[in-house]
Amino acid sequence: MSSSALPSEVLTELRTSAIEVLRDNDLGGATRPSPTLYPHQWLWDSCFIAIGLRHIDPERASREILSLLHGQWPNGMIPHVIFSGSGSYHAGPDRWRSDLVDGGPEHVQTTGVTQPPMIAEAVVRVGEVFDPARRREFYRAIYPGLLRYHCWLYRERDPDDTGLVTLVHSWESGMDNTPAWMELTRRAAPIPLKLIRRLNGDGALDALRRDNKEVPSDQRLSATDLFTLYHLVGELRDARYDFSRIRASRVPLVQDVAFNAILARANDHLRDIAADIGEQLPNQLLRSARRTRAALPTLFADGMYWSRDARSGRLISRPTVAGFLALYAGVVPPDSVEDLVSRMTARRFWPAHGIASTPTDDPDFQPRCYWQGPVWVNMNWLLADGLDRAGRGDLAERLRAGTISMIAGSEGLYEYYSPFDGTGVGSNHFSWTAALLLDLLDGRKAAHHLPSARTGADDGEHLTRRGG
Ligand code: 9WN
Repeated sequence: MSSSALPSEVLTELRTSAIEVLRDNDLGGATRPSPTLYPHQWLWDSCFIAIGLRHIDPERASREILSLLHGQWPNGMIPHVIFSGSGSYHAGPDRWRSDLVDGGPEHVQTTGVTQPPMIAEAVVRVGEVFDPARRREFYRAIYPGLLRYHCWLYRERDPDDTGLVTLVHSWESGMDNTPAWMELTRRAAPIPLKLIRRLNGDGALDALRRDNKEVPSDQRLSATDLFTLYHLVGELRDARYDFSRIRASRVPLVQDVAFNAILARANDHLRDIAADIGEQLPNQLLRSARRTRAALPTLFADGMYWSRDARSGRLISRPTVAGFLALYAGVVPPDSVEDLVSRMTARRFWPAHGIASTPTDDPDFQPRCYWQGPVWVNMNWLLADGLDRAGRGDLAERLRAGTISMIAGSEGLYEYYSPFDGTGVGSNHFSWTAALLLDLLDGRKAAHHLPSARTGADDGEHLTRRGG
């Protein structure tokens, strides 16, 4: 059923429950992703949350983004979690000890890694609903911190000027256990964890984990994968989160395709933000941004975009939703768009309810398990945007409508959904599902703001400032 076929009372009820979720998860100036499993502030969650909040409270939306700067490290990094809530999290401050790191943030505990750089997108989306004077005031407030963050990404994570920044932990990708990331992560597991995995002993380890108290273990990543991620956090902590030391360790390093696609788009937005307030991006950052656009095509092979193992230089050819974000970046050459889109709309990736995180014919596919198959609302949202940019507004609309009816089909607003039957799984009362649902519901009224297609090389034109 398309969302337009949903009765208006259902749409109103959906909107009301989305607003309720965002209110319940409001920590003051920031929003937690969900009440018990994720009680603090996450970087990319807050960006999606702000994109929804702009429809009900633009000032609160701008504070959501600005609050990310409270956790910014003196070197410019914006961390993936700011421990600003009061609940207990399974990978909480004691695992990271940012307070013991020289150059850690002064007043708050955070993790020592980052997450996909969605901030500039969120800033522009919030800017769209302000009048020009208020928009520029907001841009001026966020710009210095945002600029320092983009500079950090290149300075720290791309010291060789490849154009592609390198991630040091799957939590930085935001798509924690996709087969592509787990292929490398499992290789770096300590021997006892490798053995337990080989002997199918994950079930026994489940008793030792805390993240499965709200969400059943079989909807989360496996215990051996989770404990390997904890182990790698230990390695990063020992390296004081410093990239040159991390490079000298055995931690997997990945030029993640989705992260770099989001960065390519974020650089465009940042340039627009700067132009709007009469600032000029540093030449070095402009050069890096051009390199990113030039380097993304090097991740293309056999009809798909892949992440790269930054240590071996090899493309990690495990198909996941991440590769389709090349559409969101607008780097797919016009004559390749249809082929990539047909791969994305094939049943293995789009069986019924939007784009599966891992295709249904992958050996690791599990329809209800985290990033190993379920549909995520943020991915559908980003890909619908990418389809618009690629001139496939028809499919974008189908994806958006299907996402709304998928959410409507479950009681509650879930973290992820089965790609086959749309059952809600993972954490319930999940903020970015609520926020992006609001955007999908309200954004339809503002459809005239959508940009026309933009694909291929950077042509210097900006389609980021819609309306305004
Ligand atoms: C680790 C908060 C986060 C999302 C990630 C999602 C999940 C955390 C976890 O929850 O990851 O960062 O503990 O599982 O994978 O994308 O930002 O919603």
